[in-house]
Amino acid sequence: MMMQNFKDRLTLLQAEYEALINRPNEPIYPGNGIYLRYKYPVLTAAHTPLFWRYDLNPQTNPYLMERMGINATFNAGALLWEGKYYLMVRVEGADRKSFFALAESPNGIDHFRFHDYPIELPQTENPDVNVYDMRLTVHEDGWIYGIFCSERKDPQAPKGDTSSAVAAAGIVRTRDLKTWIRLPDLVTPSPQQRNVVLHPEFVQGKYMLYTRPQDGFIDTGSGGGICYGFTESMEKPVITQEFLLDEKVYHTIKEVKNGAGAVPIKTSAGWLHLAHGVRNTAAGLRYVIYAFMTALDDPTRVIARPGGYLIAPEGEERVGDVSNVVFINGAIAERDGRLLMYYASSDTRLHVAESTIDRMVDYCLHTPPDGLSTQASVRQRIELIRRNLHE
Ligand code: M1P
Repeated sequence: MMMQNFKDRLTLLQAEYEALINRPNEPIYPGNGIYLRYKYPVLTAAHTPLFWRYDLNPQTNPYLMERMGINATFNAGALLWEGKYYLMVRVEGADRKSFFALAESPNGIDHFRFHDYPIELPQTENPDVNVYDMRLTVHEDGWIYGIFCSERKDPQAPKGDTSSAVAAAGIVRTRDLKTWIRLPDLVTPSPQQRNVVLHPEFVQGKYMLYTRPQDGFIDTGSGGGICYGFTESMEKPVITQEFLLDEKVYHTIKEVKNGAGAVPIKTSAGWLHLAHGVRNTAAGLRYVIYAFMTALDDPTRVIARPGGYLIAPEGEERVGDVSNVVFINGAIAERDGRLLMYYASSDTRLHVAESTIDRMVDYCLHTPPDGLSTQASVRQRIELIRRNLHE
């Protein structure tokens, strides 16, 4: 084996790293008319800075070994702020701990570079063991909120059970993406919460949050699906009642569970939601992304439920740490109507799908809803064929 000396090895690593960060991304044509996928993921573990992973001192690391590996970069909140594209990325170390780190790009498609330091989250009196999946909401109250999942070991777990955990919605807020203030965790009537999202505007004078009640850590059980609730304040965030907005349904892409994804996007036709749905298969759970819309003047009322999935894992997206998963918790809508949807594949890497608001609204309003049976589905398809064949 040809051994490299420290200096040569570092030069090679740095050259490869810069080539990766500066690699232009390319849309894959023709796409499906709804969105375009891109050739390369926007972020992978290899995009994390070398100085996060290597001890760069030849005295203390003469072999230039990776001292602290990074396993994955995925499920990112997204924000267009002061002309730059920010992703609040779930970074997972080789030790299985997830943490948050901001990456920014000049165009939202490529050249994403992590800030030098990850976020050091302030703690509550009940410290987090693991945190993940932050949604970034620019709220009309003037703050930028980050709602994320805070996971702790289940204090009720019997001795020897080293897996049971409790999931809750942790909350931070900032005005400058630098100083993060921790607020108390969200209190709801449900035993556990994940996939909580803050609506960007006041509704009935209150903060509106999308919740996903769950009976256990994995099992949503009687939770029903994506819910919503209201709190008077974010300093003391308490939801006393959760209402069902988008329920999980037998023999659909959200049969086992679903969850709110990106912060709802305001369009002239209503609020556009990008969510995830899960079904069970012989190969395990399969996660896909779907869309729906709620009324502009009443975000508690669903006005469109296009049937089926919007994005399902494809090709190499299907394989990773948790295979057969696509997941979304961030999207950016631009002034000119371009829409960037950041989706992660198989809990491993992050991609972008590009669309426009108009296309997504058209998709939501004109895709037939799930017919909920084979007969209904065949009727919908025959109708389409007849129209196309002019019969
Ligand atoms: O592993 C797939 C996803 O599982 C969870 O989603 P849900 O709460 O709907 O089951 C999340 O932990 C998510 O981070 C992960 O991508």
